Amino acid sequence: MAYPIPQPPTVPILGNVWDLDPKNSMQSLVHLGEKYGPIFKLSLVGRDRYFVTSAALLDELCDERRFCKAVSGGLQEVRHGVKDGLFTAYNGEHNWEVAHRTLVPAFGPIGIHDMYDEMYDIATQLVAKWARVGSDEKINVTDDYTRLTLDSIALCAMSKRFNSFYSETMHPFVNAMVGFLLESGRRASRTRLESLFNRAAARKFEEDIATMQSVAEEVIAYRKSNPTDKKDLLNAMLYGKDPKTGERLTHESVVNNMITFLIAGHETTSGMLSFATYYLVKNPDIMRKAQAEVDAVVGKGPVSVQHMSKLPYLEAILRETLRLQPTAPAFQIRALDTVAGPTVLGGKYHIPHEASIVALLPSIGRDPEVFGPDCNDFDPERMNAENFAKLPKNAWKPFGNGARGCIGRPFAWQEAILTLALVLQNFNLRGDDPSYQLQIKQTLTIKPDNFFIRATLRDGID
Ligand code: MNH
Repeated sequence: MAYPIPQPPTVPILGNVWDLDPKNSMQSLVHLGEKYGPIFKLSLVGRDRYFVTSAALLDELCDERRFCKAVSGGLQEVRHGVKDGLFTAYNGEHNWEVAHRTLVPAFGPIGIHDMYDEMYDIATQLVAKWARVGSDEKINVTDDYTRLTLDSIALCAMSKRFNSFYSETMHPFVNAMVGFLLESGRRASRTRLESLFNRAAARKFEEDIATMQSVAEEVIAYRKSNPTDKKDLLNAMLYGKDPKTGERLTHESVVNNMITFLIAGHETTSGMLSFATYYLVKNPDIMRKAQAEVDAVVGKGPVSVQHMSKLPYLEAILRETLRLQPTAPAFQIRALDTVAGPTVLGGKYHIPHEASIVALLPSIGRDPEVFGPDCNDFDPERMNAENFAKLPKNAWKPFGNGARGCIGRPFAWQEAILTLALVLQNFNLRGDDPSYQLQIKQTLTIKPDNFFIRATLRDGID
């Protein structure tokens, strides 16, 4: 029997618009989930959207024989800039297939291994900055981790140094990218009529896209006239061949994917490091245990690529951080065209075949059925290797699902372990304001807001 899908009361024309805080819609959705979950629907800008908040329903949606990634809302607007690049491609687009098969090896363990030295170079810039600043000044953690992740992906993906640690202003590419993402988000919530009155915004949107593309074009031109046999992402994109068809990425596809990596590859990782740092300063016992692991495994010498697989407690901290604060907080799913509709979830919820269904990761990560009554507590032990292996199959999905899951996961993981290890080896950290309560800033991703720390060099290391 069809079971009605809960929906909060609507107002005429605007539907459920007032149910969402425009500054922090994710928080609003999590609260709605507590009241209406495990599945509910909202009517927004004339469209019904469906949200799931339980691990059991997400498990069904992860079945790639029934469902695939949906590209709609803000993500569809991002296509204006990067078209069928890996993140924004529609299910089954040819350029996605070619780029996916060609680039998977570059993002695999060997490819990432080869990028270690460049990542290390950038991570030491962060440590040097914090050491110079000393404990007299408060550090804006999220800003510095954003400098780190951006410089790191730019150096690894396109051999370009943004030098964010050496300038107060951001590189023009970064300003263009921020403007582009903000406007993509706004477009998704504007009505057609409102769009007509936003000519200036539309012009700036085109300019920002052109700026990003011209930086990418310059990088490609430079590499073509200065070839190297470095095994980096840029060479993989320019010269790699699809193992199935022998095709190469088209020039346009290289540009789209280069911009895609810059966008997808920095905010999520800097958010993860920022939240992890927040949980460490809030839980000094956990911080000491993490430092003890780094001291035992690395000691006082350089952090090397061989250490990356030997820091299981740091990994547990990162997994637990993403459970509570999945920095890409949602992904969208729809039924495959080849499956007959309507969609039935949980044996009773009937959803129109063409609907986009949003997996609300902060709610799913706190599903009490899976994580118990203390699901809101930060406890890395529940994510140690043994417990992690025992979790139900699709209960922890901060990197998305299946073929459309995150290609940059090993990249992000290596970068985060390396950075945390260096930071913990060199500093004692504390919050700047002991009464700080976590605030969240949401764009397409989530990050801590107004969070500052103080860093003191550890004894004996100078
Ligand atoms: Mn990443 C896809 C989360 C780091 C590049 N990433 C996804 C998806 C999630 C995700 C969730 C699936 C989105 C969807 O279904 O619509 N990504 C993360 C998180 C981190 C992260 C939480 C860090 C922490 N991602 C990175 C890094 C890069 C990257 C680093 C690049 C270097 N991610 C991608 C790309 C895709 C993706 C590219 C699209 C893959 C595809 O569809 O083929």
